[in-house]
Amino acid sequence: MTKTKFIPLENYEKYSEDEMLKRSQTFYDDIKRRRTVRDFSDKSVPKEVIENCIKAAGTAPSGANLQPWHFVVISNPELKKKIRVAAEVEEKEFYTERAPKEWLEVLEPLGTDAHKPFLETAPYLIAIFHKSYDVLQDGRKIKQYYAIESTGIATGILITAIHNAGLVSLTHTPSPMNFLNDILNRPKNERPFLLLVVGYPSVDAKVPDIKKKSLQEIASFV
Ligand code: IYR
Repeated sequence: MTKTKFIPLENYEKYSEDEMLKRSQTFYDDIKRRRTVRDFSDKSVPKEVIENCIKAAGTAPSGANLQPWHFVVISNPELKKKIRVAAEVEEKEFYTERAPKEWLEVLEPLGTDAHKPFLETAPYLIAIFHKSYDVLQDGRKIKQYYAIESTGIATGILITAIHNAGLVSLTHTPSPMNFLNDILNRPKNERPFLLLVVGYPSVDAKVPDIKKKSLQEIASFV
């Protein structure tokens, strides 16, 4: 007997070509305003907004629909401080010892350095983990497929949802970031994927003057 069960595709909405064009243009006009921000305000954000954004992320497609991700939402100041301290240790080493010259060169236009005050200023940090395997209630281990790709897609939706809600985010990747498992008490099958910093920009927030590639540069139609 097959375990597959199909149901009608009920929630699909079909638009006219005119509407499609308008919607795709409107969406592009909106998402192109998104900027990665490093200057955060400490203004609080309703928790429900973050919950909705994570629910949106959880709709992402994933390998065999195994949903190989876990999101830890951090607002506790002591935990934020611990994360900042641990991240700055790694970052200091990165900027002064580990990073090859050509890496530092391409980072230069971003103006980043080892200081990460936003890890304490921003109201929320979302630590995103991908699962290298999952563990069932009975202890059985389940292999995951395309866990990194799937978590990347979910993270893209999360970033988009946060922008759509009127907040800003920063994709932060202190490397290595295993310290997140210790500080947040996550099991060893969960691997840190990204630390997303979320909140309002500070009133005087500045962003680097950098550009996105054109359609011609990023796509070919054959
Ligand atoms: N993790 C460091 C360095 C860094 C690396 C990349 I690739 C970036 O796009 C930005 C920064 C940091 O967060 O400063």
